[in-house]
Amino acid sequence: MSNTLLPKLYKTMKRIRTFEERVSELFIKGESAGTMLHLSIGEELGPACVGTAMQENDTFTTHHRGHGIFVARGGDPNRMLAEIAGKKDGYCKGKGGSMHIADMTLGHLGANAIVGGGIPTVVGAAMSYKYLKQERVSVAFFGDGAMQQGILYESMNMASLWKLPVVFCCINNQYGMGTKIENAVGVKDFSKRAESFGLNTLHVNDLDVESAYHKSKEIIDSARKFKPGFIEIECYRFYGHARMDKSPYRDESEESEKRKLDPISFASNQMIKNNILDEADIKKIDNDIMIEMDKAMEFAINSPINDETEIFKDVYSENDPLPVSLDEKINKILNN
Ligand SMILES: Cc1ncc(C[n+]2csc(CCOP(=O)(O)OP(=O)(O)O)c2C)c(N)n1
Ligand SMILES: [Mg+2]
Repeated sequence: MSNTLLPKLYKTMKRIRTFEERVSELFIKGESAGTMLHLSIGEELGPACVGTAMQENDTFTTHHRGHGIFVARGGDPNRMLAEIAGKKDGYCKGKGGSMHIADMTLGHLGANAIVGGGIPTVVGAAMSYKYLKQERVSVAFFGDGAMQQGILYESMNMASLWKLPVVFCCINNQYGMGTKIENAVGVKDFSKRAESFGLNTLHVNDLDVESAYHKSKEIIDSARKFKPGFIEIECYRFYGHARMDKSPYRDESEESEKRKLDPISFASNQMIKNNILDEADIKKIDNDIMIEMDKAMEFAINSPINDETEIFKDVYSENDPLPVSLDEKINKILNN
């Protein structure tokens, strides 16, 4: 076991969790723009292992529960929280918010609130990389709900047919809103579906983030050589679907049992057991992360709001003509 990889993966997972806790606080303080905030607490293993196995120029899309993925791919917590607060310093100047955040410089091709909506984007991105002979992989992150969407299968077929550098990554948190996976899916072995499209597959169903990292890297490295892949990460959504959901459809006993399957505690125990870090080292990491995220909260809350004219900006690309009002159009016709 390497001495630096597990601490790195632990740190990524802990940063994701602490970030999500701050998102929750932002909402409680009445500082978030909107109430539809989907937290990925409990789901940190997938973003950490796949996000770390990707390379710098690789790109990705996320579903509506995508904060953790962006953190793992280098998203700046200051600008992310400012975006979620609807502020000027946010990645999209506060116009995208939690579910429509994007940043081309970090390869974030966009979060998407439509279940399965971000999947075809990575197929298009990968087509361009192949055409332009760029060694890049594009990864779509989505939930188990998207496994029932037709667009996934159209995308898998295209990726397979055209041998595209794509990875489809399903974060299976066992629920789609209030519906348990058993009530939504006939065949739960998702890899079988992907296999039938000719994709390389990986099914992660334990808490060992380091091992998941190595296996994910193999899938991503093969995709870079034009063998597209599919990764399923099983996990458990520790809290409700969105910030307002108190999960009345599942027992507290189920929640408390499943919350024991915590990838962060698991990694921390693994590091202590294998003499990689001791408790004091881990406390120091946790503390530094807490300070980082506290600062991000402060940054987001103190970031200014846009002035009213900002709403008309970033609608058309810079080279597009300005939109013409209906009145102007009518006058032009009448005056001709
Ligand atoms: C096409 C479409 N249908 C329905 C919805 C409403 N909706 C929002 S999130 C969600 C559940 C998605 O579950 P999953 O894909 O497993 O992601 P999770 O929320 O569990 O991360 C649904 C049905 C939607 N946004 N888009
Ligand atoms: Mg789900």
